[in-house]
Amino acid sequence: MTTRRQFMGLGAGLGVTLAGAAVSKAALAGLPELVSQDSPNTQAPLMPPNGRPYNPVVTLNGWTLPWRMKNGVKEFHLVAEPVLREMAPGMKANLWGYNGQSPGPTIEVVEGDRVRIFVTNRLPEITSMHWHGQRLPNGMDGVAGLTQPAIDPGKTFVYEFVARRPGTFMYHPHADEMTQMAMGMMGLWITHPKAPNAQIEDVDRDFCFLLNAYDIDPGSYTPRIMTMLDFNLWSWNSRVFPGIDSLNVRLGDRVRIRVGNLTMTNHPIHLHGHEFEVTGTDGGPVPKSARWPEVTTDIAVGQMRQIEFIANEAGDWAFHCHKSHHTMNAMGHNVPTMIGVDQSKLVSKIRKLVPDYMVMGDVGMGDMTDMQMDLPENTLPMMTGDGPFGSVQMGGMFSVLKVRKHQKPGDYSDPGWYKQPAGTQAYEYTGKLETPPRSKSAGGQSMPRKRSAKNADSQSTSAANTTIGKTDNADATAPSEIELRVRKPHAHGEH
Ligand SMILES: [Cu+2]
Repeated sequence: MTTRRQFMGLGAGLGVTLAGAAVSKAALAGLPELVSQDSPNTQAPLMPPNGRPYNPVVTLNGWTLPWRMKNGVKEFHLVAEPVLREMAPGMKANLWGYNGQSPGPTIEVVEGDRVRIFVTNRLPEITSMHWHGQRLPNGMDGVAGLTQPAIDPGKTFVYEFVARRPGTFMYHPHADEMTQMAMGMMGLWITHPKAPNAQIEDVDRDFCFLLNAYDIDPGSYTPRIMTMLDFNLWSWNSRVFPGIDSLNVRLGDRVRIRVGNLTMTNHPIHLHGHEFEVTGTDGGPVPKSARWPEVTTDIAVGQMRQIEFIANEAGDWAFHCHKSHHTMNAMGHNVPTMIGVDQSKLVSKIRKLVPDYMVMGDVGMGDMTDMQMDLPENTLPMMTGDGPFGSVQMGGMFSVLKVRKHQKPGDYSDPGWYKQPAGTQAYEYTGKLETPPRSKSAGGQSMPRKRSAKNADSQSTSAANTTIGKTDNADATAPSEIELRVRKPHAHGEH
């Protein structure tokens, strides 16, 4: 039977519980306390109770793992196990993770710390733990079969090394990776600098999250693990909009956001209203002379980027992946483009065949946000989220940076929607609309093209049969000028 009690070291209200579930007392005696977390809310930063001081990070919709100090060594206990993750209110997923969550808890240490991590396997198959980006002894690198035997179900392995360089790192299995990462097994690792470092600024807010992706059929709970590219839920820390918390900061704060990518594609991450610099990667701090301003930075597979900026524009600023299908939630995407097609005459005919047939997307897909459509159970709307001026029409990898003058230092709570000063919002024009004049130009260039049908079968490209340099387009649509190539479908076996 599982017993849970409040873990006192973190203070009240953080919802962190201690789970002493399946591991026996005898086995636990030598292990650090097993701390587990079952709330998907962003937890308050963990102020270091001992060891070298540092300014802690805030893990978006996540938490930091407490440790125990034993003879000067920081000891952590990670348990790989199946978890139930709420990806957004109204949708839960059967994932695999660590200590009750996917992603696992963030590990925070200080440069020079000796670290010992106990990794217990409660999965139905082997696993291992790779410490992405770390300098460490080869035998601690966690590649099953290459640097160590795999960790069998029920077994615990111990990893120990010194956190040699400051930076943003991650951890994930290096055994059956395709299954285990598709199921959500990953976490962040932050090594803080031990002394002032010319390349590492002090910041007022330090956020972190991982990019991950799942393929969960509408109406189901468990990711398809054989998917290689066609994922349908694009998430930050296994959460999708509107389930991703906002990043709440004080006007004038220096803000750092650390992002790691463990999906199978790249993500151009874009911030509105501010320019930022990439100040570090999983390779370490970027020298100041090598930084340049950006508003979007592409994060490739297996990369980490830390961006920094001064939040000096008050407001609610969108912060999202710029691939527009990554700011949508799951649905069948095999929908033909129907923009501009008046389907009204078709509907009555189709309804004779399909009684519930519904017109979709004839003026774009935005109208689907407000559509009262029956969704399968455990399925999120594709685009949703109510803002102060209507539907935000987003899903997936989308959140909001909230910059407020009166947000107190250390206060990460949601300040609500921004109140724009009077006269600073885009407004409707209600005057007369003139018909805009059209350009009379016929254009100055044209592509060389085949001249006539009578030469079409010769495949000739001689000068006589082309129209290079021709600028008179008057006959461009003459039927004899249009060359059609039709490829007939082959029956199977016919080539
Ligand atoms: Cu993306």
